[in-house]
Amino acid sequence: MTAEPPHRRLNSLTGNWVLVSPHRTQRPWQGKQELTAPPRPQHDSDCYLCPGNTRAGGQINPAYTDTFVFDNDYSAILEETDGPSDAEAKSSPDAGLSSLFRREPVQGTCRVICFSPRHDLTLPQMSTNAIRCVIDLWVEQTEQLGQKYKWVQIFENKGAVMGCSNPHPHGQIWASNQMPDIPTSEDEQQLEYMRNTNNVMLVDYISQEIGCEERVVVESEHWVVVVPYWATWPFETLLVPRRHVQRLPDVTDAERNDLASIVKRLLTRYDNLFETSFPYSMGWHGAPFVDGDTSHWQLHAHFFPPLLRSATIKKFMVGYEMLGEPQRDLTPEQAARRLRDLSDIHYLELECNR
Ligand code: H2U
Ligand code: ZN
Repeated sequence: MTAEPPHRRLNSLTGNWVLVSPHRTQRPWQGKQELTAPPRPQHDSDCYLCPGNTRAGGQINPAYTDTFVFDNDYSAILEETDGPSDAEAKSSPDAGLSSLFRREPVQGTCRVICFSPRHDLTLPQMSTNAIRCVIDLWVEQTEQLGQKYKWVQIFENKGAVMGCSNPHPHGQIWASNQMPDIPTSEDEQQLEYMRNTNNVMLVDYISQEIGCEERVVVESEHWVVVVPYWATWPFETLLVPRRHVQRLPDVTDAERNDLASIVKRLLTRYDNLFETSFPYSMGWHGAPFVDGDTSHWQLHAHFFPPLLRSATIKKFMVGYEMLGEPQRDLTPEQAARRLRDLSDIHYLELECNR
């Protein structure tokens, strides 16, 4: 079979291009040995996220039974800054130089969310009821922080390969009064699409993906997961509600239950792909908390996993990708088929029953 020729695909959400080189998947590769992580205890006395343990700053975690949220002891953004005020910054030595030396203050808050008291679990190993508790926390936090901040970024950074500091299942929230760059691009792209078509970009996109099915990984009553047409990471996925929903707090009770089950199904497939606890960065993007019309926004979650060929072979964004633009070999269609063909039952559960 002849592979498709090299081509570029436009990421409609960000406006950036990705180079796709399907013919390169045929090149020889001598893969490394797989590594299996040692089993973890249900409670680790050295873990700063386990219930009842002391964190680095001396605070003691409560004996929580489902989820637990706390202010990050090492927040990247602060509510009150002791730095120079805007006026002082304008008169600082570098401020007078030119527009090439530009800075602006940023205020916000960072929180850590523990998904479970169990140190040994990950989201796909948790029950849908327990995942539903995590979803409720994502919703509550978005609602609460959205009253004060323009942008509330919920995310999970999972796995040592992603720089995650602790295997205890957890995520983070960074909220700020400034819109970060990536959601700003998504805002502009979605707004332009609405101006041109009167439609919501991702609602149109998902309905077209459902129609052709090539890139669909899992579907449920209210949600769809695809490997987006413009995916950069080998097994990147996009999780989108079928109906137009702007933000997490707008997701209904029935949609939240359904979300818990589709998250479990997606993450189980990820783990089953290389029979490993699949690393990734994931996060939610929804309409920012600003005055004015934000109806061009469609809520969605991105999953960016780095693994390419095995539990130990990851994709590197280097060379041409740092200097030109991102590139991929495996097509999004091939990646979607591989994920779609996997079981909904976690490989560790199957091993237990063997
Ligand atoms: P990561 O695993 O993605 O690094 O997130 C863990 C966060 O937990 C990290 O941002 C915070 C770190 O600042 N943390 C605390 O707030 N208190 C601690 O006692 C240790 C780590
Ligand atoms: Zn722990």
